[in-house]
Amino acid sequence: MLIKRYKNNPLLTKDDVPYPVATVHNAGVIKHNGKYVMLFRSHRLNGRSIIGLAESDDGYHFKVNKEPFMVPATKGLFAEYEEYGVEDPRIIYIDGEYLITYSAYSRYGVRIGLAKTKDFKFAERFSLITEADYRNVVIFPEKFNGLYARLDRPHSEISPWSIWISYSPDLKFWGESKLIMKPMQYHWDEMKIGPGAPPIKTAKGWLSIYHGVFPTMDGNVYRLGVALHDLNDPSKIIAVGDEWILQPEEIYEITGYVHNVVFSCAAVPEDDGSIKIYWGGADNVMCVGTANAEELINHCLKNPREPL
Ligand code: BMA
Repeated sequence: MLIKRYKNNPLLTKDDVPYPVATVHNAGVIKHNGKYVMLFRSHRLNGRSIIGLAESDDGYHFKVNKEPFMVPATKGLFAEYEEYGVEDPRIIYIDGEYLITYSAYSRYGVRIGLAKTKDFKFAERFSLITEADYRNVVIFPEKFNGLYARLDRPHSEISPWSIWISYSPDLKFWGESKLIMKPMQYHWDEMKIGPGAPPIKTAKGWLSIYHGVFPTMDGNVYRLGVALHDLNDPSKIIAVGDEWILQPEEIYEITGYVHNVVFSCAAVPEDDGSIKIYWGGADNVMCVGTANAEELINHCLKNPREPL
């Protein structure tokens, strides 16, 4: 088993949250000042999502702040596009600040917002960085030839939803977009794929944990896979592991708010070569497990499938 589940999963549930929520899931996690900071998504009791903050010394025991961290903006452009909620945050650290990408829902569809913070006391909205019909944007924590790079997931009617890459000089204007990885027919990720955790740098390349969806008579199943991108040119995929690395197997992943879902927005590399991978179970609770970077790399290299 590539990912070893933490024995006390789920590590965070709605019962740990001091304000009324129905779920706790799809969290971004990053180390800040020696602590693990988690930004997690919760459905309010009206079905719309907000983002809460929890902190931990060890990455396993989290304490939730009294107040939510991000709720839909109430004025300006962001208010118009976040009316239905803010979802699935991903966090990276670059140029002395943390960048948070999140899905902004409104009557106009879903698009990606980018907020910044230096200390997790307050998130400053920076820009809405896509038009509608995008989810799951992760930004690389390094620049390439002076440009920021992100993995994208635009929606499309005429092709299965795939992973793209785009670049930006300033985090605001993005372009040079290119499709780099597609779902594979009659495979665990045949319906759609999307970026999961922000990529992790290793000596052999960037590890990118992504989600793949398979449609069944009993609804869609969300699983996790992993791909290895070239260190200097992240648009080049060195290898994609053919088999999934995690699927819903525990009761809290099989049943919940949405059945049969493991969905990751965060992976935290540790000094000993291990990686803490965080995922939402059944859109309902937060879980964590550990993997080894070298083993994930070998998983990609030893039994790869075509990215396109
Ligand atoms: C996706 C998103 C995720 C969610 C998943 C499973 O489309 O809405 O936030 O975890 O579906 O319901």
